[in-house]
Amino acid sequence: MIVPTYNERGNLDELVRRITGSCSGAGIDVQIVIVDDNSPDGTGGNAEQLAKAHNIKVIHRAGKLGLSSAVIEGFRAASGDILVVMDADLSHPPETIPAMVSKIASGEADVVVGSRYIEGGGVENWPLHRRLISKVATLFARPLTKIKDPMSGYFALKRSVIDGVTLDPVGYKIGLEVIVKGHVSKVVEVPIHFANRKSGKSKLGGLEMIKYLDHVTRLYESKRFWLAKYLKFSIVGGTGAIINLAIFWGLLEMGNIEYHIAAGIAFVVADTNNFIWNRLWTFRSKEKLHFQYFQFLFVSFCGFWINQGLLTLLIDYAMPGMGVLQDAASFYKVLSQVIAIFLVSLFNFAANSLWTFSPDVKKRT
Ligand SMILES: Nc1nc2c(ncn2[C@@H]2O[C@H](COP(=O)(O)OP(=O)(O)O)[C@@H](O)[C@H]2O)c(=O)[nH]1
Ligand SMILES: [Mg+2]
Repeated sequence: MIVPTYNERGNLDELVRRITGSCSGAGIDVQIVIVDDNSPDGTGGNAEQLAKAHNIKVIHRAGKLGLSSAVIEGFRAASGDILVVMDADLSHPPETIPAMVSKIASGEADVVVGSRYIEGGGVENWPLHRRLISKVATLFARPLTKIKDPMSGYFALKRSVIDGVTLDPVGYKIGLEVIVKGHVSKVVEVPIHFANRKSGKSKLGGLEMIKYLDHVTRLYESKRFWLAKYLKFSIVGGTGAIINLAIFWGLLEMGNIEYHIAAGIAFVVADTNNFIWNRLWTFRSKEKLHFQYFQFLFVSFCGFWINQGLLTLLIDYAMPGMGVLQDAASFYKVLSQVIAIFLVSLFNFAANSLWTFSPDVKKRT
């Protein structure tokens, strides 16, 4: 059992009692690995106390280093072939351990997830907004796994699932990380009733939702979902378009500025914005800046001329060919621009992936 703890002093006694009770009832030889991050409330000392009477290994880390990395350290330190991860706050019922472990022991599954969202499972009087957030977050994980509760923090796995696998300690959802990156062929869910934590408070901060989205998109990428990267690239491009228009408009309002110059300034500022976010977020570049910025600007500049060329092609050649009259055609012109922008975004994306950020892309595939 891997139990990460941070300020869980009030829960530890009951937790250990219920885990050992549940396991001994089922004839399971259990070792509990408590990974404590130097909890200010003295959870670590409490754990040492309990370790005198039970098969408990306590790992003390210097400070709050995060839930996922605590679990990964627990995996390393544990001696069993079946690993189970659970919260210390008693929201995960230890009574389910035998059902989860037996499915792995029998070979029925490589990973077993304690699930709130299959028949027989549930949550304890969660307010509507909390249910809603949980459901929406679950949808984002949908392309990664078909299970109903991919967000669950209560799961069991065969050790071989993570043999040789590098787990990224980013985010809160280490279970999802294991399911996506591990050598998993069969995931089974077991229903649990998720209780509200007994004592102490949740460490889930306000930024967790954003961190979760970041984690999920990283997982998409690890599955080489290029679409996810392209989506990020497009989102960044959208912010650039807004900035471009705002600056263009602002400069024209100030007066005295020729519109070509205004457009040029707007282009450079917006493209610089795009470069920064694509470097930091879309491609997560670890390379030195060098000429990256100029490569990026150059790609956009080429993209601009491709856009012009495509517009000419679509408006001057394709439209008359389709019998569209020039003067009644603003709808078709806008449509042409939509098509052109889409094609140019593909060009820009490809050129930046294969050229500007190619060392970063290569390293990760
Ligand atoms: N070692 C360690 N444990 C943590 C950390 N953050 C959370 N935990 C533990 O991870 C489990 C899940 O955290 P919890 O606050 O219950 O999250 P919630 O259930 O999503 O509200 C609990 O047992 C926490 O004590 C951390 O940074 N380090
Ligand atoms: Mg909890």
